[in-house]
Amino acid sequence: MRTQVAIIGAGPAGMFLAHLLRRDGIDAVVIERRDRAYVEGRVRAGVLEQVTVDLMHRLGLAKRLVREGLVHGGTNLSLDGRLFRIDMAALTGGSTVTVYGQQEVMRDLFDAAEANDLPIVWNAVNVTLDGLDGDQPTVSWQADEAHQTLACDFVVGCDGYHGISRSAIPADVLKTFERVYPFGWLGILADVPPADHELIYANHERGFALASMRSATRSRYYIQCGVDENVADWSDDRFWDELCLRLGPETAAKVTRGPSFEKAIAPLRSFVSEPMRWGRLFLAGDAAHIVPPTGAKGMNLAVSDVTMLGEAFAEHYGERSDAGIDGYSARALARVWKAERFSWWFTSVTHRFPTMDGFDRRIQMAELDYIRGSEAAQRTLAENYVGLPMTAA
Ligand code: RFL
Ligand code: PHB
Repeated sequence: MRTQVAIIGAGPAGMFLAHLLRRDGIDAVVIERRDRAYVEGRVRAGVLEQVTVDLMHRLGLAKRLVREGLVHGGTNLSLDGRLFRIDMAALTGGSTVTVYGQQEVMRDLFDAAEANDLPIVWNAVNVTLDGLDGDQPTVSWQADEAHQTLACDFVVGCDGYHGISRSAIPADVLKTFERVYPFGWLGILADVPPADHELIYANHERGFALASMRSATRSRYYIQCGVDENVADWSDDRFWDELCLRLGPETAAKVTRGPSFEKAIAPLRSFVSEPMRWGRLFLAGDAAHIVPPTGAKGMNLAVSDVTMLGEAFAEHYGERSDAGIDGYSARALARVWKAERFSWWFTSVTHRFPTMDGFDRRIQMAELDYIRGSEAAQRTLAENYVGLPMTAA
C-alpha cells in the first residue's frame, strides 16, 4: 500500500487535515486506533474560533453548523457572584465565537469522509513509524489480526497527547515544556436550558465554575475540583449546589437543575513539545501541545496547525516549493505559544490554587476588577479569546 501523506489519528486534527488534502488533490490515509463511535462520543470542546468556522465553510462542512451553531458576540466573567460582560464583537471589530460541540464537528467530518470515500483505517493496533529520517517512511499496524504496511512521502502525527508519534522524535532533539495544575474540571451535560445565552466564567472563593451549553435545551457546566477526586462522590445534587454557590445568587436563580447524563473529571495541563517537525514526521494538535480548557483553545489550535500544514503540502506538491514545510514548525509554534500564554493566564486569574494566600487572592481580585474597569484590558482578553490571526508563513 502507498499514499502521499499518512495521518495517524482521526480526531479533529487528523480529519480536518484529511479533508484539506483531499480538496487539494493530495492522497492521504488516516490510521486510527479506535472506532468511529468512540472518537465521536468523546465529550470535549464546545467553542469554535472564527478560523475553525471559516475552515468548515471552505471545506463545505458548515451546513449543520450554520443551522445549529450558537454565535456568541460576548462572554461573561464573575467575581464572587458579581457579573460583568466582555463585548467581544465590539472590542475586536466584529469577531465572534460559535458554540458547537466537538461531537458535532466530528460527526460532520466523518459523514463527509464517508460521502467522499476518504480512506480511514479503524481499530489499528500497534502502530509503528519507520524511516522518518530518510525519504521513504512507512507506517505499520495490525488490524483484524493482519499486519499492514503503508509507504508514504510524509507522516503526520495527529494522535493526541497519549499517541506514539511524538516519541518517534529522538530524545536529544525533542524539547518539552510543561505545567501541571493542582486541580481538575468536573464537567456535566444535562438536558436543561442554559442559565444564560452566553458563557459565564466564574472565580469564587470556593473555586472556579463555568456555565456553558450545547444548545438552547442542553447545558454544559464545569466546576474546579481536586485532581484525585472521585466522580462517584459527586451526586447531581451536590454538583448543582456547589455550582450555584460559585456562580452566585444572581446566576444561580437562572440555573435549571436536572439529571446529568455525562459526568467526568479532566486534569488541567499546559504542554508544548518542540520542534513540531522532524525529518518526514510532522506533529499537529494535542500530539504537540496541550492547553488547559479555560481559554477554549485546544481544538482550535489543532485546526490552525493543520491549516498551516495543508498549505505547506499544497506548496510541496503543487508548486514544488518546500518553504512551507520547512517553516511549519516555527510558524505553528508562534501561534501555539500565544494560546498557551493566554490559556495559562486565564486559568491563573480564575482558579483557586491550593498554595494561594491572602495576598495572591487579592491580586487575583484586583486583576479581575481591573479588567472590569478597563476597555484596554477587555480588548486584550477579547482578541485572544476569539482567536489570534494566523500569521503568514
Ligand atoms: P485528539 O482529539 O486527542 O485525537 C487524537 C486521535 O488519535 C488517536 N490515537 C491513535 N491512533 C492511532 N495510533 C495510535 N497510537 C493512537 N493514539 C491515539 C486517538 O484515538 C484519537 O482519536 O487530538 P486532536 O485531533 O489533536 O484534537 C485535539 C482536541 O480534541 C482537544 O484539543 C480539545 O478537545 C480540547 N478541548 C477544547 N478545545 C477547544 O478548542 N475548545 C474547547 O471549548 C475545549 N474544551 C477540551 C475542552 C478538552 C477537554 N478534555 C476532556 C480534555 C474541554 C475538555 C473537558
Ligand atoms: C465547553 O462548553 O465544553 C467549554 C466552553 C468553554 C471552555 C471550555 C469548555 O473554555
